[in-house]
Amino acid sequence: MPFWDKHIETLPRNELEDLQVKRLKDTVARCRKTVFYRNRLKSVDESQFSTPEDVSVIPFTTKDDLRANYDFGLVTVPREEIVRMHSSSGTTGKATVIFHTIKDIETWADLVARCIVMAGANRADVFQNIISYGMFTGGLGLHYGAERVGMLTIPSGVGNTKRQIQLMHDFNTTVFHATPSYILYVSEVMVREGFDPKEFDLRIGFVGAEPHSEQTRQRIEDILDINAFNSYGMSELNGPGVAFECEQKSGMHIWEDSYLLEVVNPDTCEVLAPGEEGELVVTTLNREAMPILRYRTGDLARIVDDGEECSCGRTHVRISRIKGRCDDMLIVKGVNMYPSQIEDVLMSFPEVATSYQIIMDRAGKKALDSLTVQVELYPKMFDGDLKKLRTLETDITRSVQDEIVVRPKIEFLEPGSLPRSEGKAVRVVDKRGEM
Ligand code: DLL
Repeated sequence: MPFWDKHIETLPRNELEDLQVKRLKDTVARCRKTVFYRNRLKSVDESQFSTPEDVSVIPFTTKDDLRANYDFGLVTVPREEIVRMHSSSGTTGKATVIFHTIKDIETWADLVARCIVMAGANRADVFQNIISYGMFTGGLGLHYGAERVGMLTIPSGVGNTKRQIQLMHDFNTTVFHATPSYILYVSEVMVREGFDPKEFDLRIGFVGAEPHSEQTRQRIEDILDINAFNSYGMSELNGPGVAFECEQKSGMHIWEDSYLLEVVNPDTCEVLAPGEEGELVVTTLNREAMPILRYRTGDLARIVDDGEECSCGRTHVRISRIKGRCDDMLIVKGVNMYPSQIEDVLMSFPEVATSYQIIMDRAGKKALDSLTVQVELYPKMFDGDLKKLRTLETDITRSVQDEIVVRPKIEFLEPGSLPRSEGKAVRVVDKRGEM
């Protein structure tokens, strides 16, 4: 089984934890160079740290802290040493910006190279990076990692879907990187353009940057006849290359020599045991320009706790698929749910095509919440057989209700009816605040 850096990827747990403690102490000391952390860390004595769990005496860092320190407030190196800036993709509030030194860029490329090789790709592959370049970290993040591995890298970015397909065809692309929603759209266009999606040389896909269910992964794999690997990251922690699946696909290995992970109860902030679902809190252990301590990611997941080390041989813990962000939680008729739960149900129906949208509204005299799920179906479902459609509607309604308790209204649409996104898909429309 191939490794990019076998020594560090298979480091025995005790050595890995010693390395974490050492790097944590260095990181805390480095953070003190900023006014913000100097004040925050007044009562912290890192020289006393002896286990990674000692991180819990450090206060959390939040997105608001990053915003409050806009622009260079959390930078620990002279301005001349910064070579790159990225920004988080959030659409509300002030942007959060992240800075990197040349060493940070190299460390990041190395982490991404580990992911690429872990998924089974190598320098003989042709890699098409079908994701946005620019301030978003998905493009340049994978680009540098892929070049480091030595793959022929096509920086095709997003959009111009027919051209993407043409490139795949002409240059025999074997590996791609995309958001799950966009690659599913690409596969629809392939069919529309008269291609069989399985006829390409594609063999591996890196999919991430947005929540998606196991069923969606299987869809992507079946339609394109590839192996798809889940990729997790966020700009504040570099971008992609934080956690990634190995060939076992039983959780994403988080690179613990570079990221110290905790899972906390998002309401009480209490640190949870492995296996319990909560908010991921991450401390960077290997960053120069802008280290971050105990960052509240807002993402919900759990540490995979099956009592066994992964059979791939890597000792770094695995995290589950991301359920969503804490603020993605929908409350309809007083019931809490996540869009990913609905996606899971929809994608288990073979009649359902690749796109859907959840609409929440409030109407009628009593102004009760309503939940409508618009679902695109494959063309074969629109052959005039209404009985078939009604049966499907009943089945989907029941299955969604079983999952989320609330009874949804299901609306069927022809493929291509819903707006398509080239990056992160918009799955939820909340009209309840509108007059
Ligand atoms: O999305 C970095 C990235 C690029 C990851 C390409 C993977 C591939 P941001 O734009 O800062 O960075 O958004 C980060 O996206 O906090 C999660 O909520 C969500 N997210 C990222 N990867 C996954 C995933 C990039 N595999 C935010 N599953 C994160 C679910 C994901 N959600």
